[in-house]
Amino acid sequence: MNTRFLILSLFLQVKSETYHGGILYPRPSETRQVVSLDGLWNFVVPQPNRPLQGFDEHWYKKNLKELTDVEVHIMPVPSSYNDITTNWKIRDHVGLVWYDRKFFVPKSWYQIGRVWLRFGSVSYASQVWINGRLVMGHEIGHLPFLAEVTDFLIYGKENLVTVACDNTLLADTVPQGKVDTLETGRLVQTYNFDFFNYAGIDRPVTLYTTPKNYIDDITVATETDGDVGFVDYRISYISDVNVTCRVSLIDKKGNVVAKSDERDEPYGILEVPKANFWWPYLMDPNPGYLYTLQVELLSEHRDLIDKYSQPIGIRSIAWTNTSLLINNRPVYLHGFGRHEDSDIRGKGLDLPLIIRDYNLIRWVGANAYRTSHYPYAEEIMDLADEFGIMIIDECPSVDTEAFYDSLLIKHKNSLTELIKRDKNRPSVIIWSAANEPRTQYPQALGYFKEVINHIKSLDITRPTTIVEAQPVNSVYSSQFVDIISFNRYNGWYVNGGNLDVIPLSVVAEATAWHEKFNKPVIMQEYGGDTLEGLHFTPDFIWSEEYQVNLMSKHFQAFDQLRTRGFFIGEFIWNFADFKTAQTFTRVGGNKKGIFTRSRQPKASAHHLRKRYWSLATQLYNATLPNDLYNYVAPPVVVHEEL
Ligand code: BDP
Repeated sequence: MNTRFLILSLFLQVKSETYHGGILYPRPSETRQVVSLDGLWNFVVPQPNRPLQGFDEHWYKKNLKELTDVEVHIMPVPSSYNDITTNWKIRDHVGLVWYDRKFFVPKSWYQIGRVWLRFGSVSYASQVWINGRLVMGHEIGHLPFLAEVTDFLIYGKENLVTVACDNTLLADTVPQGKVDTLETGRLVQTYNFDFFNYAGIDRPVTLYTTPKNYIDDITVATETDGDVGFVDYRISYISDVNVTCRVSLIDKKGNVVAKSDERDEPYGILEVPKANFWWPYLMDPNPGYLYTLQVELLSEHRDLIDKYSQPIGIRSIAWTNTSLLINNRPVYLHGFGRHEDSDIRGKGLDLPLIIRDYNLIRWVGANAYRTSHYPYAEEIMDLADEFGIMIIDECPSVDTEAFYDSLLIKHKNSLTELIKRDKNRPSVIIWSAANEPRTQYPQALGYFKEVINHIKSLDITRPTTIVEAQPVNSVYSSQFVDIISFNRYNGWYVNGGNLDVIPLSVVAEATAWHEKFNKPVIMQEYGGDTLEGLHFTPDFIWSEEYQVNLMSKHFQAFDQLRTRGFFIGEFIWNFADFKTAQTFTRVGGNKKGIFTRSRQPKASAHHLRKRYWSLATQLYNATLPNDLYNYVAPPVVVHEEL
């Protein structure tokens, strides 16, 4: 069976049923109820030589638990399914898997208005049935999708939801991959990107209600002038009666600080005198200040029809050919490339892990990270808004090596969905269109021109970037972006073992990027694999000492570059060790983390912490934590000669 057929068979049938409206996060209110469908689902992998068994045998009309010729597993949702069982065939499975669970719909929801089913993400592609009837399909992992299911449900009774999920990556999926067949006939997925292709229902599943006439989407852009904040809002709604939109801005103490005028139109500008601006972490004693934009849909008689509360931050972004400014102050980004990755749950949303990660990010004194190499869960993004961590928001395009028209359409779709999801987030300061595409090929020119134009057609308030790995003189893409980003592994893939070359190479390359394109420059990735507990002095590749010294050599380069005025950020690769595909170049995964996969510091984390905090002190006058330096000896007293 050709695997291309698997994905096509899914999507040809469902295109028209996918919802193309807003993708607001499900939040309860006076007019909305939210029920989680997370928990333990049934999970089945078809027989190895029958990839379409589930379709052939209409599994969506059956209870998976009752199937007899396949093994039925219990699978936690949200979670990637790969590392949950003890069976390598499930970990390395290529193609469709099936999930189902029962859930109860209260009788009181009958005629409540509308009921919606929403998936935070299913990787990579999926099709969803309720009580045996197809309700939606979606292609591309890491992004939410939803459908109205009002007419599919049985009220006051048990219902069945079934999900078919396909992890296949091909030449025209985002990201690209390739499926080969081994001598034994087994399919294997290969890909160029350097992280494990985790799959499954990896983010929350929610059932929620809205009234029949409802608020569909909210778009907010903010500006600052002196201490005044401006909130430009646009509300879209679905209604078959005349309605107005009352919009109120509420501060953290619950005070209404601005509201729409008496016409209550679905668009307008709120003016907030003496506003609390959203500031990045370490730039202000109260970073990440969020207001609530309360939107009410009112009938002609001023009765409440629908209500939705959207957290927003008031801040401005501007950029020049040398700098990036938040609230008119230049920022220097110091942070990480990261992954959604951890033991057992893979890319599954895990709240203890997320909170631990943010505690470590703040402990180390980072003010930013890139969502390398795909959009992260909304729950993770919410905390970036709240803690004031600046985000370079990346779409799932990574290591693209061939540029097809069909791929371009999907790449643009992924950006449409990403921007629709994250457009109101104050933390998102740059859109990243791709990581390390093969931009040395002439086809990259037309392709990325379209991609960047597409971003600009959706959001002009934030700058764009493409994260490059090709040498400065061979790229066909960087003329389109606002900010230059490059990755380079000096002291590792280039000049491994020769740390002394680093400062010269980094300064020369960053300067060349700026001179050629006259834009601000960020080093998005540098680093080296490090085995925790491996020590050598003098330093030797793979040891903790080597990682520390590799970093120091980069710090020297960054400090020289900072004096030149165009260098606006340094991101170490990676925040934590992470799982990759099996290959002889990776010992249990990529070990370039400054934290281990279980989120404990290597020597490099302590080292990075000293740098990031001293940057914050120099740049923003931040107060150093008192455990940054260990006591060694009393200060040396120099006695003057008598
Ligand atoms: C870079 C990629 C990143 C890899 C890293 C590495 O952007 O995804 O993990 O190399 O090899 O080129 O560690």
